[in-house]
Amino acid sequence: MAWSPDKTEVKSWNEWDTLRHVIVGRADDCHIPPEEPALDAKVPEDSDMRGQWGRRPQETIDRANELLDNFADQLRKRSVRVDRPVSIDHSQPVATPDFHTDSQFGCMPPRDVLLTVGHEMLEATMSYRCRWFEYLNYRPLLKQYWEEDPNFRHEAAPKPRLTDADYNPDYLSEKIGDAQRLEWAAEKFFVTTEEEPLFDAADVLRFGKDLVVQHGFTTNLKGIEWLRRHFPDHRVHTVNFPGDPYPIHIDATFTPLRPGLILNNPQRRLPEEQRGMFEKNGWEIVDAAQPAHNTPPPLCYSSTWLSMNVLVLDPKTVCVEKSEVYQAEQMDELGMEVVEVELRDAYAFGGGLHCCTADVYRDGDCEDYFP
Ligand code: DAV
Repeated sequence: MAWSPDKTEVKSWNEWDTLRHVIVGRADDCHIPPEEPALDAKVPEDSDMRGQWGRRPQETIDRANELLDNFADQLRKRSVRVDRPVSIDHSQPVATPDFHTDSQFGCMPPRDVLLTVGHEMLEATMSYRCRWFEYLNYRPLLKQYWEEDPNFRHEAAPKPRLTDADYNPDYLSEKIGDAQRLEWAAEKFFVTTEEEPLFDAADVLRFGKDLVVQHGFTTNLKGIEWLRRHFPDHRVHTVNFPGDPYPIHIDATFTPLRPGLILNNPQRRLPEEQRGMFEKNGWEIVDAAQPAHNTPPPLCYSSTWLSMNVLVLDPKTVCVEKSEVYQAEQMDELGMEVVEVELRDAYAFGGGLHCCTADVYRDGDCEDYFP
């Protein structure tokens, strides 16, 4: 049955089929959270964010919201249905019997929390204490989908305890240095331990019957095993990108554009021994173009590689951040129509065009691309 804007249906099996319905995040009340182990391990050692926390400056929130609103309008003009979350009060502390932290993170980016696989949306465990309640920002939408779509499966992964046993103390020192970080990444020694299953939704890429999951700071091997047991009809593949000293989230590293074509961050190449399934099935993995910027914007967690954090609208059309001219040029050479979207001033809120969205509906069914 063809998609209709008048009927709510949750369904998305991959990253590229025609997008019909999507969630776009909000910058409302976003905070820089206080220090905590998993978050500190990700904040770059030379970052302007070290040692400060609190609500983000209002003018940056307003500017990010302006850009997110414009992005939502651009999508609506292309007939995509866009829903927006309802921000909770992120100044509230998070306390459980196991831990306490003085503030939360924000209502951005939805891709980190919500994993859509077929008719299911799964709330990830997360691994930052400040993000423990982040799913609450999306509950009004998920409640609505559940009430309107009788086939929608609303699932939540087991809430983790996030005691100190979840974090490797070696990562808590102020100065580690990239050389040491790269050595640890190569050994697959990350800040999160194997105490309990942990994953962020943004470490997962959907290729129909196959899920490709990055093992790194925000997703551990138990988290991947949990996904494997939770999705018994899928094949779940673990990948690593040893060139990344701060490995969180796969979507500035490995970006499928359409069946047969993936962009890979040239500083974080997929190791030879993990390429088999792609090579055997004739998929091409090409180096992404260089970012247009030498540094991330102020108060930003992410690297300049948000350049490749694109949102695919259909196998021939892709949203690219407006200032990322090299990435846009490469898309053009690869035969993709480029939709320019201004978003750089919202990067500090947790990411780019892929991050700040979460799929609700894409055309297409669950296909086997790697038979
Ligand atoms: O390159 O800093 C950002 C990914 C955000 N979801 C990076 C990874």
